[in-house]
Amino acid sequence: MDSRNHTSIIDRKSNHCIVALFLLLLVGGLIGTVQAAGWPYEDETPAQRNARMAWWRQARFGMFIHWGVYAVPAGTHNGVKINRIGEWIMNRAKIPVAEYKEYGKQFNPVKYDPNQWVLMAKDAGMKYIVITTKHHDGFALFDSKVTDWDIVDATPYGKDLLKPLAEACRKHGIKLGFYYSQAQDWCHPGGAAIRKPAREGWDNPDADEIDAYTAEHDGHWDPAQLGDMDEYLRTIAAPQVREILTNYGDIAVLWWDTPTGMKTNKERADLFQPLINLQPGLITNNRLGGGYKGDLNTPEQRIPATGSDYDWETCMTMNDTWGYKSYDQNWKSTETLLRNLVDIASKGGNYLLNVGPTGEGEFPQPSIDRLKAIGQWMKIYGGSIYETTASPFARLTWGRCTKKTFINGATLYLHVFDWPADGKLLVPGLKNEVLHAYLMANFEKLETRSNESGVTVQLPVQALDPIDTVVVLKVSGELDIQQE
Ligand code: H79
Repeated sequence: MDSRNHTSIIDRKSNHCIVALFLLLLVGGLIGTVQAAGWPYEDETPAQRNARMAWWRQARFGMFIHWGVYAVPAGTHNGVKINRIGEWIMNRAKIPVAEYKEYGKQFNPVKYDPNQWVLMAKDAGMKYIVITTKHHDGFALFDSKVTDWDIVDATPYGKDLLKPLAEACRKHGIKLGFYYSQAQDWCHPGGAAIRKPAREGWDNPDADEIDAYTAEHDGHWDPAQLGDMDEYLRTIAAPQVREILTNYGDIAVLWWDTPTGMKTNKERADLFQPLINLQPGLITNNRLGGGYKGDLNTPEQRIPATGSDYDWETCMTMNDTWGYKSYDQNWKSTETLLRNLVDIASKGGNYLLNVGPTGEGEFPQPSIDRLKAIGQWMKIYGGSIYETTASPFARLTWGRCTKKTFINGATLYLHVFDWPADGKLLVPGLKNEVLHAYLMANFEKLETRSNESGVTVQLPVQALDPIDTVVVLKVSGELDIQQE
């Protein structure tokens, strides 16, 4: 009797212990889950990070594609040319949701040939493509199960645009990235809208009234846009990100944009972070919000004055719009675009150069022409771009430098923009012994002379390429440059 009593007390005690242990595990598990909601790569080692970023750093050059319903109005609404970037037409002209959706009924890109698109990128020397799967107008280029505002349900075309693009990328060895506007969405209730005056670039008699409305409604201009942003993020944005990271095979990059309403809101950003695990090694940019820095900085339409320690990618348009505008003819020259690429590579960054296809599904001819011209240069000189690192020189008066370093030496690629009249190219402060110097295009050997100001390369009279002729310098030992 006694002993039985005794036993039962012990039993009760150990039961308490088990319950306590269980509670401890539960709470611990919950804390663990909360912590795991952050950026999945927060704790990776430098070696892991280098391995994950390796292909991207080697690539140096990618294609941005901005495509959607906005390619139909192509910059003109009700006969009025709406200024600035074309994919913003709905916001700039305060087009009501129902009226904007009418453009979907005219979006029928029958000339879409993703194989050709991918080949145009590849022939230009680009290694990856990032396409807008959904821009701020909320229109999905894919078959989304959580909305009808997508290519399958809202257009006469009726077929997923991303599937064949993903196939073509795989076939031609091009990495595929997805742009997704996670916060702004002007067609789904609850999506955010950056507030812009109706009077700016759009002469409308009701401008004052519209401005007053947008001021009161967080930038929205149509009651149909109003709703709960958290619900929007939970029921539209996050599920769509899951869709694009699940249904299209390997995705290399996820490109967030404009964290409106979630710049400092970690809880909102954390709705998306676990989804990154759907694609092992996925590279994401710095525009998610919640204070997360992502893998890369994204200077837009500009090239930083110097490089930086953090990976970065300049995204830029060839004319003045991302989404197609029929009348934007302010095309940058091939010279500008190529020198931009070289300038960026010399600062250790990537160049994401945009194409805005038409509503029919074609690249504008001026884009095609420039891609071809860039590709011709890249076929000869690509080796001076891919897998290179930033210039070791603070400043070069005649052009730029990219480099590859090895255990016993380095290769310097001297990008000569301004061909010296006297044929003497000074590489300032270079102290290393020069093993070889030659023109990259034809391997013609060049004489060099070293003195206290550096290495002088004797060039032929004429540049081989007026945009950028590359001279290769192979030097021995660790780079030794005396900065001015
Ligand atoms: O997708 C492209 C742009 O549409 C998007 N990012 C690139 C890659 C972008 N969204 N917002 N912004 C860039 C920044 C906002 C710019 C603005 Fe404006 C300046 C909004 C209003 C003034 C540009 C000019 C857009 C409308 C007028």
